[in-house]
Amino acid sequence: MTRFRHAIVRPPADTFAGGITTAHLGKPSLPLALEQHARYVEALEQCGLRVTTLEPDATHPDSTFVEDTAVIARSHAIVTRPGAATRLGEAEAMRATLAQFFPNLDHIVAPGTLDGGDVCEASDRVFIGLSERTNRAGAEQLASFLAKDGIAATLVEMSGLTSILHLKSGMSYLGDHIYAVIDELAPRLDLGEAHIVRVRADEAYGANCVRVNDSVLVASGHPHLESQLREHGLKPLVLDMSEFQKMDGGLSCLSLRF
Ligand code: CIR
Repeated sequence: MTRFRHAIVRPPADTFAGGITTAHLGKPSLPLALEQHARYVEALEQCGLRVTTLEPDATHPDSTFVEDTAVIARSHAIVTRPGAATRLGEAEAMRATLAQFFPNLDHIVAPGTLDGGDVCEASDRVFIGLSERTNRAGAEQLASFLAKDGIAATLVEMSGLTSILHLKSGMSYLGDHIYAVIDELAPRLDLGEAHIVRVRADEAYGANCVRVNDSVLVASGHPHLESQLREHGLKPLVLDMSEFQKMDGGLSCLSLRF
């Protein structure tokens, strides 16, 4: 599994509660979201990452979910074209930061749309979800950029899946051929010989966990999943994500890692 050295994050802005959400979990508290975000950054640092923290961007209420703005492959980064109109400017805003790290940037262009949350990177392949945010044109553009790096892409049709926004809301690659997957998504994936951690329906939000070097970041409140991860020899690092869950966001969405 790639060892990460850097992460880019953006704390939530004071417009955070005005972002897009389908969750009926109430309005998020900005002070608590900022506190949870600070703990998240500490966790990344504890995992050995150097974290670049961008200024909050109040013109884009969902801008804390930086993962949706780019896909980072082995040698280059691809700036996305987010599928929600209110989020289009976020990718543009991320471009200058990425250019500091990646001299060669690629871009998803119209009519393609793609959210980074729909891209699940495994060791030598990626899964790209065709969702309400990511269309086939966007997925095919990304697949051809990744092919330049020798990375094969598998498109996953997500129509009819009601419980998740992005592909990675329902699956995570945890290294060593281990995947965490919700039951609703599992039949749509061909994971061959992989080890599958089936995430129980009552812990579905936990499926968006993130392997960061020697740890796996997991949202709190998923004790069964934590035990399953330990049984696979993984080390869960548990974080409270309640305020981001209220805005349909998960652990992976809060950072770009490379
Ligand atoms: C949105 O609907 O776009 C945001 N409120 C949540 C984005 C979460 N991002 C992700 O899962 N990668």
